[in-house]
Amino acid sequence: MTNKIGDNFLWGGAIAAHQAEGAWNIEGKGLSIADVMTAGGNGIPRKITQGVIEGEYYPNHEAIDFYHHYKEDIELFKELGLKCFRTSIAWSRIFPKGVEEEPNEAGLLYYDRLFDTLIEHGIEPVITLSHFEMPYYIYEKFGGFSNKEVIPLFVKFATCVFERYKDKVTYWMTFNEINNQADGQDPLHVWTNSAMIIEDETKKEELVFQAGINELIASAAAVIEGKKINPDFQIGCMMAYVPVYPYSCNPEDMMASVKANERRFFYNDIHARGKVPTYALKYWAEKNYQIDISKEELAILKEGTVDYIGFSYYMSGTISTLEEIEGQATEDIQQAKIVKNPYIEVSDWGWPIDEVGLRYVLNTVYQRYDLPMFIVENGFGAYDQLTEDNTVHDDYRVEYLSKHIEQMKKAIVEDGVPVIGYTPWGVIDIVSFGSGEMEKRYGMIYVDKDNEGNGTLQRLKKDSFSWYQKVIETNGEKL
Ligand code: P53
Repeated sequence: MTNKIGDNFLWGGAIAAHQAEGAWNIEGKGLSIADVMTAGGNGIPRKITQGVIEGEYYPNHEAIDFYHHYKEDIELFKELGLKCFRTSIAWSRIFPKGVEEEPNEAGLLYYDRLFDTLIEHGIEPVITLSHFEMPYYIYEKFGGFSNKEVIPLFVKFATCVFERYKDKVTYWMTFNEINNQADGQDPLHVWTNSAMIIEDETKKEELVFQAGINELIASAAAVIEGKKINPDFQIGCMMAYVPVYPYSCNPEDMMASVKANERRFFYNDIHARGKVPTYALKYWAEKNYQIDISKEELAILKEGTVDYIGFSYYMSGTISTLEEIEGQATEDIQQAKIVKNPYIEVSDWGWPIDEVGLRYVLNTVYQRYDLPMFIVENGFGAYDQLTEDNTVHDDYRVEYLSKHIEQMKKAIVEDGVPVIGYTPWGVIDIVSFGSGEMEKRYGMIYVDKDNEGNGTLQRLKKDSFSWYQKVIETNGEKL
């Protein structure tokens, strides 16, 4: 029990390979599923194309060219005082199609250089194995993760990088926001979580469950292999927590919220408890879904449970069954609707801003699994205005982050939740995942590039930079 944030607390920042690196087709890198997503916009969905089509704009191809700028960026991270830095490994840099016998040495060398530079600067790398990307060939040849043949490909990739970086990386996560695909509603998440395009609506949910199960098996198998390579590894899952509140104290609303949250807990329940929850077995039976899991696979799930819960937190949601309240219908949670929470403001992209929700997640998820928590994403996507003196006065971002850190502190100090660290999303501006925009910015470091791809890529410090520097310096005392 502690009455302050511990001295080893990992203050950090987070990005993902495909949203930052660029260099999409050099030094042997294969085409990834992130390389065929066009730019969308605020409210305009990104398209997924069949291969790379001339004339389309793919913002991830260059992104912020972190691949060639990481040295200067890490200098800035050092100045910021980061203790850790979360990024991911682009699977298709290591195994361009996913099926090769031998890894691509040039890709492995890039991450050697990146991790070495971080470590030389006193920054601990925190690494996601698969952050919304995998070789495009996995889609072409296997139709994505609902195909069991993909499981050993992931385990081979994981084992290869565990072995290579065993003395450089301690904190790992397997699949980024594995629960974002839950119920298969959003085609972009079905694509980025599982490399699937599902045309048959009646098969959608069943296929997404099968893909999820296969990923959970692949994750557990990777945990087992990882522990053989280095027993000190800390291997976590990575969940998107968007807690769904009941709109009212009507018991039907309460029950609808339990059912909606189950959808997201499903993945974490298996990651952390090593077995398929009964509510899922019931649901599959009711829907007559044939989910293929062998006895051997059940044993893998049981053995390969995670060491900690990595998660993103941006917002909460609210659900209601009340007829008089307007909202967006959910498919089958007791005819419930996702509704507006009257106590909460939303961002320019309609994302509810709810800092207390972070404390709620830390408490409820910790109570459910009794595992350390790691906040590996949190942040505020906003339109920033570059001023004449080459900075951004992003007081709105400081306000968002400081309110969330305040709630995290309460969870640690008052509620006793063990929290490993806090890595705000997009510590440096990167391509938005959801919209493909450059101008939905999260960073404390501005990158000169716009939605059309114009700009010098110059890095500039925003006001939030010196604010976060102070936060880290005072170990969260001064917000
Ligand atoms: P963008 C939705 C809800 C919670 C987290 O998202 C989400 C999403 C994605 O739409 O994704 C995570 O860039 C994800 C990152 C992503 C970040 O949130 O759409 O792990 O890759 O960039 C922010 O604003």
